[in-house]
Amino acid sequence: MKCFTHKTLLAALVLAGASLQMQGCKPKGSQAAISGDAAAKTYVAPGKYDEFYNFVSGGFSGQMSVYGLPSGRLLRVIPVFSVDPEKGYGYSEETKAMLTTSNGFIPWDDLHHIALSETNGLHDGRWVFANANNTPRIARVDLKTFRTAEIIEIPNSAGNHSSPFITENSEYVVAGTRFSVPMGEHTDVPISSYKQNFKGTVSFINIDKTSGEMNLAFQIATPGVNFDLARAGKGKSHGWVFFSCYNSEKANTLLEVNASQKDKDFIMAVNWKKAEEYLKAGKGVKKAVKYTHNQYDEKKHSATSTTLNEVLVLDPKDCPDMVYFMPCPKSPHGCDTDPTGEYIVGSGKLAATIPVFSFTKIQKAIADKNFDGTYDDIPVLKYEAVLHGEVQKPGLGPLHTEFDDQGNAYTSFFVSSEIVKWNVKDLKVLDRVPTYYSIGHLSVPGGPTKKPWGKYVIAYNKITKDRYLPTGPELSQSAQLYDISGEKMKLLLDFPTIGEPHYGEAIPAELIMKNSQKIYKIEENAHPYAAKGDNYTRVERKGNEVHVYMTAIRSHFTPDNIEGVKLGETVYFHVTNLEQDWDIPHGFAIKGANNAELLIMPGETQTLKWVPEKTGVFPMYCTDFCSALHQEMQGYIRVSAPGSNVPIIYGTGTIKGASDSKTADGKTK
Ligand code: K7E
Ligand code: CUA
Repeated sequence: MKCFTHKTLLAALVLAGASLQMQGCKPKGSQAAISGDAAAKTYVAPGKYDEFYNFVSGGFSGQMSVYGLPSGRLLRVIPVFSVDPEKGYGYSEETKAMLTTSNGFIPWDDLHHIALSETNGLHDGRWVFANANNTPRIARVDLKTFRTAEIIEIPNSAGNHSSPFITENSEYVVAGTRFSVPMGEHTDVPISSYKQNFKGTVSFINIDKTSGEMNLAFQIATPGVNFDLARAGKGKSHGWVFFSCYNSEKANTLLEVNASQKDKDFIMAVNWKKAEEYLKAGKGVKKAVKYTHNQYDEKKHSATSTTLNEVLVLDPKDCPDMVYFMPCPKSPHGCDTDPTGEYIVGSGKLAATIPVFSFTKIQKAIADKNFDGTYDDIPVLKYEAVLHGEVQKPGLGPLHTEFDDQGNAYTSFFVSSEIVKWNVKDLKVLDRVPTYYSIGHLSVPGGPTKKPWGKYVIAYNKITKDRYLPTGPELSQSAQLYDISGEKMKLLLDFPTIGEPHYGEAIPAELIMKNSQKIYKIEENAHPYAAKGDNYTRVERKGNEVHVYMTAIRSHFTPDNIEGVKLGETVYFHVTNLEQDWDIPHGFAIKGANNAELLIMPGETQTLKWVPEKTGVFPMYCTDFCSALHQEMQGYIRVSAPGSNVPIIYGTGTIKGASDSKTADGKTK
């Protein structure tokens, strides 16, 4: 329960009755709510596949997890912003650069939102993007390999919450800063000077159509509010992005009270096509910043981190008709566009209604200059002029809305702990179901696209209370699967999740599984320390470093006996997995290493750095059960005193001296 604590407290005070329920009074009939055929609907027989992949954010675990739906089976945890000793991510020499930032190496972050790549407003199954909330970054995971391929840092941002929301052809993922902060040269200012010195930004990160490569195209300078969520327009509203924001009061302390003064905050509407015109016209101002761009090269099996020093910033004051504010009641959180792109749903965390805005009316209000003054020189559109209508008495504490393919919306209610289904056109409430408990985000497969797949809605809950076997002070967070194929929603399944699931997106399995990569081709391995066959294995001393060019194949390492290392030297084990079969990784670990294991995919090379701390003989072994003789996949390395004259010798079966060692092309030296 990380992002609503304060608001929840306030809401609980305001809505004392409802808070009782939130604190865990079990809604009536939580067992009876499950109909007899629920088990059959989520049963995926052994050996059968799930229909959907569900990519779920890991919140404060910093990772992304992948579940099958409807079974709720956990298929994979993808390391993104946090180190992962299971896979060696952030521990191997090759992956450390992925977690490099302008603040140095950072082993953790808080991942809130998922965005699947889109073509023509539909999921295309190529990439999934995720945000780092704490040290502002966006990651791209390649869905061929289910591995993090790229991470870009966002400068002029602090708390990258409103991110990464994607446009309908993956032109951009956007990122709005949660915290406004002092920016530029002089940031050592009194916090009490917030109103004068603190500013926000929203960033547009361009996605290369072919490679997926991210590039910070531009930022827009904004007033010092807190951006919360966002959604891109689609269809008729393609070319716009809508950002919700709170704290239009510009409070810098006790926000739970001070940022809840005004009756309305804003949704900020940005015309990014206009922004592109202003950029072309040279209106972007270059600002000196520092941020990193990290990319993983699948041929070299290594990440590189590049530091960049400049960003183009557009100021709405110089760019009329690019940014507008729409008043939105009570600290809006979610801000969601329906499949047609006509309707924009704002969810005020403390509001008793759900306002739905009309894109057509927004355009008319802009044309008619139907403004309600300005906010920091940016025109504020008249609420009544842009409102399609309000959903009356929907529930308490609306947070997020997703859509099906039948013109219905599904809104999550944290305080009243329920999902409410309503019709987007006539705004009538159609159905409601309890969630167990205190739902945050929800997800309909394809829900943010032009053509939702429908079928299910998944609730990502903040509290589980009595739903699972107790596990000490912290209980598992939970997701719940509901059938939405009929008029009434039906609860089918609970499944526990990793970290805190904020948001998730689901996509038909067939769109991804057909592209799933099985191996890395050994002949394409361009890692500078690869040993592409046992002929290439060797041990080389370079100054104070010893480099072991090692291979792994069922069921031995070459070399598996190494002598001649001296205390004070740093040993690099460059292990190439020679396998070319699907799902045959080898692991590598050595006793006493202040490091994780390596987990090396077929055809890949990964490096473990080891600084021995004493002399002696140290065992090493394969950690991943790879064959009947996996347990025999082991070896020894001897470390001698600094002044010793133990020569470098190594081998598997036959032991050689360094003088017999082979060069990279396999020839004897
Ligand atoms: Cu948890 Cu999207 Cu960070 Cu709402 S956010 S719940
Ligand atoms: Cu290789 Cu176990």
